[in-house]
Amino acid sequence: MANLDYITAGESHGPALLAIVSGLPAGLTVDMEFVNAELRRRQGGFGRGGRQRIETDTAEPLTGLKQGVTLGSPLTFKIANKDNRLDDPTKTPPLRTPRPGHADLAGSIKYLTTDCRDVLERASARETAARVAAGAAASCLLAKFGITAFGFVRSVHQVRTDVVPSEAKLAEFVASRDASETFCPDAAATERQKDMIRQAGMEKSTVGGLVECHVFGLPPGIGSCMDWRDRLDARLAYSVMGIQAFKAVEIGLGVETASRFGHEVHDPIRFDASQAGTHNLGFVRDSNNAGGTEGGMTNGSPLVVRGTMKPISTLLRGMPSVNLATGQAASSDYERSDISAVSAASVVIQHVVAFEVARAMRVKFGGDSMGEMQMQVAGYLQAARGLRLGGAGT
Ligand code: EPS
Repeated sequence: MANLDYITAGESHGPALLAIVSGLPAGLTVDMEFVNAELRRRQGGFGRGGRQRIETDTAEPLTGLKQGVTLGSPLTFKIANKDNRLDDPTKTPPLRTPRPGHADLAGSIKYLTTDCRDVLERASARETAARVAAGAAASCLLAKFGITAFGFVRSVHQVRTDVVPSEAKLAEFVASRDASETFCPDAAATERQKDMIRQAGMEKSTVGGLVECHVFGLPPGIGSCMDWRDRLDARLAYSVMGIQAFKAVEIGLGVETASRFGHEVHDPIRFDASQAGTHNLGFVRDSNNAGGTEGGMTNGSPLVVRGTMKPISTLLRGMPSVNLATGQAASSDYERSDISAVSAASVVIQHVVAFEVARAMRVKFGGDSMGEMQMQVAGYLQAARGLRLGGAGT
């Protein structure tokens, strides 16, 4: 049995994007309605460009399923590109003047070309559609264990909401996020975020923001304090930084922990017997500055992961740059693009985080089939609850 993993393939204007997911247990129903609803959500959000009016992203499962249920073999999704024109030179003219902030310059030098298109086709954030499909399949696995990931927009430029999503009110938060054109579960902040995006458009510029993912229902002990490569916070940072245009990752209070005393940072522990039957085994924290991880492992509180997305680097106003073929100063090239893709990024962070959590669950519990994995999880929770009664452990 391979660890849960995935690769993506495909160019932005090629025939299709692919996601190949290996390591899912056999016997898992993959909810294709959910996968496709998440793909549609990724296409949305105020401030997106013309591409999303062309595409209707839909995942077609090619391998790994029998009548919608996993076989334990690699699962492949294909997402067709309607704007498929990479092989037509008249529709994909070369781009010679790199956009500051994009992969154009470093990639063109790396691949010894003066046509930035050879690089941007793969570097494009369109690839995140494949990551959402893979993460949505992993979310189907998490759902079997009562674990849910919720991604939303915390800020656009400097317009921020201070809402704190909770498991008890999750349905309300989902409804409020889904009613928001910026995917921010705060109606007043949404309007100000839209104004900020309109202002960036008038400036012929772009905006970034903060996106956040909270994961509810995780038992303590997922991840590792024994091997840095399996620390859950490390894996989360790795995969979130792997999203195009992300410049920083925080867990819980994140960078602010550096400017507070210890007693203002660490979350006091109490035991509530009435919650002993739940995922936290009764160990309750009334604050969550740790963001759900201590020592690289889940601690029973919701996981809180925040990513910083820089503004999109394709600017209508252009930026000072250099034509790679002539060496002359020139304004950076402009291609159809987005003013803000922060809303889409909130969908992407949700799915890369969900995938990492599912990966960590597979590392801890293994099993070739859902039945085997479910037995392992139930056995672990029973043993952990037994600890308190002196019934297990040392
Ligand atoms: C994207 C598709 C792209 C861009 C954007 C994300 O479409 P096109 O380049 O055809 O307009 O809108 O890509 C970038 C932000 C980027 O830097 O390349 C998508 O489907 O998410």
